[in-house]
Amino acid sequence: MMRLVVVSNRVTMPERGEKVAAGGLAVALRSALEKHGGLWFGWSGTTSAEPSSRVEPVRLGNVSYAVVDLTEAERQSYYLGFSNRALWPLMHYRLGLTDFDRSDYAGYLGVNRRFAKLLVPQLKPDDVIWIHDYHLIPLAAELRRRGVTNRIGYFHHIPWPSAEVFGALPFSATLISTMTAYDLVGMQTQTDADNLIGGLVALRGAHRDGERVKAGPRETVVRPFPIGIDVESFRKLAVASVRAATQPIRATTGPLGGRKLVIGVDRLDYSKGIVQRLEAFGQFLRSHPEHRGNVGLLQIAPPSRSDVPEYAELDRQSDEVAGRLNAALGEFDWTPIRVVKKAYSRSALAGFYRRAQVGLVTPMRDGMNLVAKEYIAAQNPEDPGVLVLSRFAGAAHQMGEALIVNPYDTHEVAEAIRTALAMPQSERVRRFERLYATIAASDIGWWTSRYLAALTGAEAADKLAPPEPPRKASGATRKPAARQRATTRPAAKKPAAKTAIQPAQAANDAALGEKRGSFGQRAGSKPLPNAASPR
Ligand code: ADQ
Repeated sequence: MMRLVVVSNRVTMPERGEKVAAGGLAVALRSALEKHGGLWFGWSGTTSAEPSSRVEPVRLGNVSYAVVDLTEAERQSYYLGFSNRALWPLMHYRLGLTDFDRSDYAGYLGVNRRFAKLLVPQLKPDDVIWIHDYHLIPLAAELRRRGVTNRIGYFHHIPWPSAEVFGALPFSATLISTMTAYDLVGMQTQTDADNLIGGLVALRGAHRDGERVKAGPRETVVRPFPIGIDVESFRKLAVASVRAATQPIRATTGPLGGRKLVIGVDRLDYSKGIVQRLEAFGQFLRSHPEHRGNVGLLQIAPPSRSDVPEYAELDRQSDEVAGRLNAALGEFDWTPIRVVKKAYSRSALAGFYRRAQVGLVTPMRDGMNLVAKEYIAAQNPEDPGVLVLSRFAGAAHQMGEALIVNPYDTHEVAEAIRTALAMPQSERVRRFERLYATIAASDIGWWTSRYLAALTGAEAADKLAPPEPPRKASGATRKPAARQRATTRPAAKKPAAKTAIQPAQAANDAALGEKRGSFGQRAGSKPLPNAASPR
């Protein structure tokens, strides 16, 4: 049996007691590693005076964790500088915010080189290596330079822009060509896959044959693998959280009383469109004054990357816009917008989502956006809320039954909020059922097993057992989404999704008298200090 080696910027080591959001990518990767046995390699998240010259893996069960400390200079250049001030804005189509610095780029290449040097002694001949995200683009090329011939895959969690945009990055041709050191490159959408291949053709003169691209000795497959969430666990969390009415839910939404709730949940990041969303909510209240006093927006936005100036500016700006709108539109007994800047437990988040009549997910650009999927997974099937989703989120390629909006158009978003609040129950249920079926059929287990099957060449043969058994077909009726793109849909042979509505659960919810907008129960779920992803 092959061993799996996962490499990512951050490693979440259970024995260090790192408080990560339970669920999500960290848990999916750990469960794949546990299934196959393996090694998780990456940055410890801490800095030390001297660069680590070797790693000492810590074994827990059949998974070993190997972490490397960075120096403060490396954290500045590799992480805050090139990764987050050059690549992040560039990949999100924000050329105006892209700040390229040659010494940051040198630091980025240096850390990737050091990672390769430290990883090579840990590798075994049959290992399959899976590298994650934009911090580590050149890692495979560095491993190949050191003679590594193993299968190496990469998954890109964020968008990949067109060659016109990517080409604006100095050394873009050199950087993009390191992608051809991979055997398999996974993208969130077909658009991203086409952009990468187009970039390789335009900037490196690569030869394209469908999903295969060749610019050197190796042929690389570039394919969309839309990432999912653990839908079933999240649904259960939402049901349990609302039943228990955990303390954060009571404390944060209690004062809303019987009012309707619109929710936004994002890391405080300019790609998420938080300021534009607040403005759109203000526009909605101005255009539809009859809603004043009976609906509120709860925006949960824990700060991230506060060391990067653009993020500090966004923090200031969102406070300012919320304050201005509240002063202009609020009443003595009603505050229209509440911005909460802390991370919450998965359970509290699930409860908030289930309480909210509208999920407002309006990024200016997003690789996938897991909040859109979490919002749907958390809904009460009998009385679901409505998802308003940006067309520039990867999730929009799969979730066509949401109200799809252009986040740059404040009026359009404002009208979508009105439409969502007025939507009849039958239409809400119809849209919800299709959305739930889609996200359940392409959940996180499906994503990991499908990626690994493609990487190991086990799509037909059974070289590496899938990390999760295929779900049982349940006879659920799943019609293809109207706007769903064939290219990003789950594999055609996937059995039908579990039906969204499980009669027993629906009956339970009804028996418990679960009502939207009433938050008067208790219990305690502690917020996690840093539960959002460490990106
Ligand atoms: P992110 O940019 O971090 O991920 P997203 O996909 O929305 O964006 O995931 C954020 C996660 O953090 C969600 O699971 C959410 O619940 C959680 N979170 C946000 N605010 C929180 C809070 N206050 N408390 C607790 N948890 C919170 C990147 C890409 C995305 C891509 C993912 C996965 O930018 O496009 O979907 O990776 O590939």
